[in-house]
Amino acid sequence: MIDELNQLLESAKGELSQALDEAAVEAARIKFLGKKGSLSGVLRGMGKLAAEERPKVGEIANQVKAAIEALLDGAKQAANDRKLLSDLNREKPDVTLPATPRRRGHRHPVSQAMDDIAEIFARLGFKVASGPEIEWDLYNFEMLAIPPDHPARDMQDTFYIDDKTAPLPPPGSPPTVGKQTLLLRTHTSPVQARTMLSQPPPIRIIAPGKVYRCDSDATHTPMFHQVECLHVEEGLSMAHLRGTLDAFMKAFFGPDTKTRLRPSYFPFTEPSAEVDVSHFLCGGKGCRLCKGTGWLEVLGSGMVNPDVLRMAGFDPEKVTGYAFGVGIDRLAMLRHGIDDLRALFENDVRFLGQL
Ligand code: 2NM
Repeated sequence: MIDELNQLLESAKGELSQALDEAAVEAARIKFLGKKGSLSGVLRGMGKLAAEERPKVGEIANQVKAAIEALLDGAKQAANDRKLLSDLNREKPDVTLPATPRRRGHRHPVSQAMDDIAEIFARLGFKVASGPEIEWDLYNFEMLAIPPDHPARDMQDTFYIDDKTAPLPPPGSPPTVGKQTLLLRTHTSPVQARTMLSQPPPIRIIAPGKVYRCDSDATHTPMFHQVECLHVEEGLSMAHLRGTLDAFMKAFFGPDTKTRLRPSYFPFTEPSAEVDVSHFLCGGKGCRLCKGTGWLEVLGSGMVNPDVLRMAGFDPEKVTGYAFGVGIDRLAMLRHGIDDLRALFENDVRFLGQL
């Protein structure tokens, strides 16, 4: 019987070396190890053995069964590998098929508007200046002729920072109340103040960046973006302000854009003017978006207050300046027809992907 078992193993080896696919391996398994298979057939003879021979024959039968199972596993793996290889050889990639499209990102609409403005002003001879978002009261308010009791400093508008360990602002600044207070800048004008302190006229700069005010609804977010422009030089008048604004608005909204100034008030400019542009969508005819007026209010401007020039160390009898500030978020909204400012900051890719 032991001979029969060894022969069984040998014939399994022979047969499995020929089993090239999964079906052939399975057929061999049924043939050798199945209920009615060869091993079962041999073991049926166990009954005729003497009792003392049975454990020895049983042990060898188990070894033969384990050996055949190992052979089956190996043959199955080899058959699978063979199939995979032939599948790969058959399924050559079709290089003429269109590629899976990749989603392309783009700059945020606010960054686009900011970059466009920087480029427009670069062509007019202005450089980009920047400064800190955490700012001294001195630069954010005092140097811009906003005195300590001015409503713009109200706790309702300004985020103040309570940091007793912060260093003091540089020496040589006017000794007025509040200059040691830290805050989140409420406009980018402190960049203008810092630039005037650090270089003589002519100064031609724009200051783009984030600004902060304690306000939140459909038209106000606590953080928004501004670009402020400052030009200080001998002989500048309101005509230069008008000319620069006109060039800016034509470049940004299109060559047919008209500009108009209305009297206004800002502490850092005198005189001050609100600037409207003809509505680029209705061509100034009047529509729902411009409330039938044909004009959109887009920015504030003016001739730099002589006090601001004096504080910066300039003689207002020798040099004059014009300045203006524009909200970039609102410009981006107008350009793309967005009606809720908050959509710009929710970072929903379905929204951003349309712009
Ligand atoms: C505005 C409107 C008008 C402005 C003034 C200055 C500076 F530094 F020259 F005093 N910077 N920016 C200014 C003037 C800003 O924002 C609506």
